[in-house]
Amino acid sequence: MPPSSLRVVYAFAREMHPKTTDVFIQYGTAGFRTKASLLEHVVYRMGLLAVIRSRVKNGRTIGMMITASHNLEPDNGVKLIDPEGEMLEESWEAIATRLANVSDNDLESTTAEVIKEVNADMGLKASVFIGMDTRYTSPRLAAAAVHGVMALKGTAKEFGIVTTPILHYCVRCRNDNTYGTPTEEGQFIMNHNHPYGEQMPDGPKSSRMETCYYEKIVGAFKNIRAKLPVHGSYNTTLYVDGANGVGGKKLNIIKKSLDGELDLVLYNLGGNGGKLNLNCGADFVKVSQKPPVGVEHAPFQRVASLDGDGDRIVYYYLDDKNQMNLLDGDKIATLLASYITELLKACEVTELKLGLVQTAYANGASTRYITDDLKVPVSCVKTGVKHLHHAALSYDIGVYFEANGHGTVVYSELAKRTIRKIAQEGEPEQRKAAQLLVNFIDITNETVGDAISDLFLVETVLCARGLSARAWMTAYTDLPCRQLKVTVQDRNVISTADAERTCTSPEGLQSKVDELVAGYKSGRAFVRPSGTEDVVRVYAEAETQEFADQLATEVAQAVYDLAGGVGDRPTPA
Ligand code: 16G
Ligand code: MG
Repeated sequence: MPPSSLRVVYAFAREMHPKTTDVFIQYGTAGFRTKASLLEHVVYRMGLLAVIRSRVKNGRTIGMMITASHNLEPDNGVKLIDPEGEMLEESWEAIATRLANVSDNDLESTTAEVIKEVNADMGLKASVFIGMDTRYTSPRLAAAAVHGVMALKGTAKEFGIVTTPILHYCVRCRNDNTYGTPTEEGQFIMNHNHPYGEQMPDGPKSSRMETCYYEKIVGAFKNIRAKLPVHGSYNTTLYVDGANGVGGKKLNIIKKSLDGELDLVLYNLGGNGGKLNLNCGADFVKVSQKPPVGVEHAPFQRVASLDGDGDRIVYYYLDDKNQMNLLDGDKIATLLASYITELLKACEVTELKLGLVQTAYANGASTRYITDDLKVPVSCVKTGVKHLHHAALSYDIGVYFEANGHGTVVYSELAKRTIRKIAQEGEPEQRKAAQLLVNFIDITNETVGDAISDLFLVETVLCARGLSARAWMTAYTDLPCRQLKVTVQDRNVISTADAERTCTSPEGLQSKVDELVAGYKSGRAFVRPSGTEDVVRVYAEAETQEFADQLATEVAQAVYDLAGGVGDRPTPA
């Protein structure tokens, strides 16, 4: 592309998506995220960057997701998805930040510089998939994304309202057709209303199985459920809190194709004035340790709570004293890892190494259970999916979850080949276990944590083991914990090391935290600057809830005192 054609980059910016704010914005843990009103020029520019990235990747498809996940309705955001369906390569985050912050007048020249620096061949084709969540500001931002793609002569394909993981899945499939078909719903399903998993009798598509998103995940779930009779204390009724976001809407589509394998009772689907993520959804439930509004159920009923863009899930139930019992990302990770380990044993596979990846937020009791009882290697990395995902790839089978419910399982090619071979050629008992594992792999969205995929994985294990939520809860007992946030003048004065478990500045803060922690039995605490909000986060756990609350408050006060707190000094809850 000759440099003169970059003029259109400026024209679109000036006429359609001018930069109207000087507020500096940074590509954070999961992309740009702020008030929707400050984002239009940013999303337009990310459209430009997505095209450049696609060309650097030889024309392979890049994804752009418009969402602010679990944040409230007035916020929005944008993140880029790399060709394998992974988060944008970290080294490009600085380029994204630079492009987002230059003035409109400098945009054309900065774009030219970036193209040169990353050595993009602008003569190549470029392809960008665009998806958005249910926020009312999303369509406008998606249009800005399309303009960015058009300005650099890329091809944009819009997916409309999809969960973040559906878009990740479609990007991966577009670049690797062995993984599936890059659509949410296969054509034949929409046209012919066939149950997932069935092939068409006639017609051009009849000879090949379409593996669109629903078909892959729900089809595999139906296959596995046909092999696993319902028994024990497992009950096929599952209540779901959809956070008034996109995940619940998609489950509502899936629900119609489930023939009694699972009875989904859906709440918080966005109707009746329900507000996105407000007092509901996975983040609210995990952080506040309270049930979401809008869901009514009997004691011990199993409930799954999704976040606004459908990439997180936690489970809970209320007991007969109305006490909250939370089954978070750690509980899900251990459940999945122990089941996979059991099946590998039954397959008599010894050469595949399974490992678990967590962050500092993982409950100490879960880490002890993984090490002592499951005897599975476990590693701790920094917060943010990209860190967990990459660490998980170092195992043949890597299970990763953040305590907040974001996670999945990744399988190496060797693992898949080995398991498929046994499924065909093994002894009858080995074959049976391997066939279950093959279905289990197909239920998994390996590209990124996916609430819908995780839901079907959890339900599979609970059914296979005949477990109620209450029985699942007994695997280990969580240490009571508390999370708080502290507002400081500049959160970047806090730096951390050792996967965020040690605070290296400001001076004196870590020794103060150590001193406070030493006063509590089973005490543990850490502080870290948020990657998505202008706050410092505090986490504490201890023997009792009272002590965890107390420790969290004391640590929050130390942050306030030593790191330049603003507003009210934290006080005991
Ligand atoms: C983002 C991350 C999530 C992380 C959270 C931490 C992705 C896709 N999402 O939502 O994994 O737990 O940020 O937020 O990476 P914080 O830095 O504000 O605590
Ligand atoms: Mg999310």
